[in-house]
Amino acid sequence: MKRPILIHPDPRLKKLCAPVPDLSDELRVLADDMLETMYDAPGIGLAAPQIGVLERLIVLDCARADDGETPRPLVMFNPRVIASSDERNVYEEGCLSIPEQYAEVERPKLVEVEWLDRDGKLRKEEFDGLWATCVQHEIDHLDGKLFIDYLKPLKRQMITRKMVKLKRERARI
Ligand code: K1U
Ligand code: ZN
Repeated sequence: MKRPILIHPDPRLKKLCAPVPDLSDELRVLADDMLETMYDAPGIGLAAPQIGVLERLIVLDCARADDGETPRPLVMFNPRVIASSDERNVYEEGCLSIPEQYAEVERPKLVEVEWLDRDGKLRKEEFDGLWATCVQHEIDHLDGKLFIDYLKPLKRQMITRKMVKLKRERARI
């Protein structure tokens, strides 16, 4: 089932999310709903707080389906970065909670991430390129951090004002 995505500013997007203590069928359904919501948006990632669930769960798939790449949906419970490169990368980021706004953000180019998969198995993998950017962006969501928090205050305020206006317009319809 597709879930509505919260739009910034929303207090739930600024909260520290709680670790998932035990995997359950309910959480697996939540992960499937998040993948459906992400593909429908369309997006390449989604974090649970973006649909109002304050738990440490993210989904992502940065395989480029339009380039003929096989989809690679990843479900990560309690993901954490355990190593990151000194080398950094700049990528123009977007966010489904901040529609139609993009800005360059600098982050480590490579990250090693550990997480529990949907079967409760502990997994570890190094990510590079767009995958590394996206997984860091999604883990930031679990800590109440948005990509605009990396921007200069003036630019961040400008984007926030646009979102307040967008939410007002959407509420009127
Ligand atoms: O977390 C989110 O809101 C999802 C976000 C992830 C992300 C994008 C770019 C850099 C870092 C993280 C998005 O998916 S925004 C939409 C988007 O980037 C996209 C949509 C369709 C095709 C390709 C990209
Ligand atoms: Zn986002």
